[in-house]
Amino acid sequence: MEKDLVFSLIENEKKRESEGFELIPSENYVSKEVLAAAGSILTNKYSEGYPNFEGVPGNAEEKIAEEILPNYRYYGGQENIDRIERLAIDRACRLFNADHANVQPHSGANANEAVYWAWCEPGDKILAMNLGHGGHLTHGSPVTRSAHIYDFIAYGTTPEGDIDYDELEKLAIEHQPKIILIGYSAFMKIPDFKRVAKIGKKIPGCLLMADMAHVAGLIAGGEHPNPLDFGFNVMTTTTHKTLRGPRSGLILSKGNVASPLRKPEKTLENIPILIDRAVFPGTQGGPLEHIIAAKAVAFGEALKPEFKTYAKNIKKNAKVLAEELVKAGFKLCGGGTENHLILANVEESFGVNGKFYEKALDMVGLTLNANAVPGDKGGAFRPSGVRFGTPAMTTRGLGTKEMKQIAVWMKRVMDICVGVGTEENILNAKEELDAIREEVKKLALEYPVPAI
Ligand code: DSN
Repeated sequence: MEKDLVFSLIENEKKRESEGFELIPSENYVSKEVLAAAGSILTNKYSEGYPNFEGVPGNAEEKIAEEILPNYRYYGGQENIDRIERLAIDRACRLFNADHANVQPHSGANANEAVYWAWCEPGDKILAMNLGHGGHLTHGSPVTRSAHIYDFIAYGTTPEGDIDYDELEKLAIEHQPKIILIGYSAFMKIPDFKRVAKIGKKIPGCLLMADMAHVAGLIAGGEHPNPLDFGFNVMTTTTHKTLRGPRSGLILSKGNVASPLRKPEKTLENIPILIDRAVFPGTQGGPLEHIIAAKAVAFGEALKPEFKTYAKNIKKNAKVLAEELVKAGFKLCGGGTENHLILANVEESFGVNGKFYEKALDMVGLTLNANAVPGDKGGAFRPSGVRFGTPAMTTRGLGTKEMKQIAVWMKRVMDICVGVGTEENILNAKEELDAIREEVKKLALEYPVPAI
């Protein structure tokens, strides 16, 4: 039988991933085991509803893997699915010190929408970080559905790149939001969760929510504070970034855990049940049980001691990469990084816009993304910055020595961009770029992608 064309494109993608380095800070490489679960026959099954939550967390894994309990599902044949989902919930709760985990959101965006839907009424106010200052689309950008349902108020960052906590407090007191949300996709500092929790406690009925998609792996590895330890009610995350699981979402919460069948009173204590009802049937249908199985495997990996070393190395590598780039003349937003992520203002540093630099780096096998910097005048398609980080490179085993080499290549590519002047002329430097590409490829092949 003729092979579907899709498979030849997957082979091409394997080659691309193997011969270059992934610097996009929100990407990573999964293990063979995570990949096997994600590609398993569990995709065949419908499982709308939930397993039983009894003894999760708290029971030994072996007990969870053996026990068959009555469930809250709408289809039969769930004896294996229930136990897999219970394992995923148990591991997620243990990783993040949560009372409850909903492992069904298909993505971080779905997870965020479900939390808004669980706690707010249409028109309610949500205080979240300005997208232009490093926030996320799902935190109130006018192009999203949530922004049409709720009234988002934005706080910003200071010139030093930290959250403007004074502004956040002022806006919280003025607007009395139903949710205060700490979360971002381009922010290099460690948030002061304690201070935000103190502000939130002054607002009656205010849910404290943290979207930790970028740093969940650092939290799991003990290299970043956990908002749930500081009085936050809810933490959402994707599972594929620093957490190194399959592409998906997760909601962790503190509070009472009970059957999702009966509508509970709308209190902060009942937030786990309200969230379960908001995920299914509120905003999603059948869960992706093959992906939930892959999440369970990834959470199991993150519970191992090796993951702590991984999280530590992500930060160590990011610090060295940032320092080397500063030495090479790159101006970094916030001056550097306290996590896995770096945002460089390349327009200000070298007069080269982020999109042009992204394209040139792509040509040598170094992948990152153009990104707006706070106060950017360049717009979404010609932003002044680039965003990159170290989670994927650290998974492949690169260390500080290799970070210095990456910085050298990044500067050489920047010099080429400055030399040719415009994006249209980049092909004039093809020979020079090809030479760098060969060097990148040689090193990349010494550090194989785990599941390829
Ligand atoms: N798209 C993700 C990121 O790259 O940060 C956030 O959803």
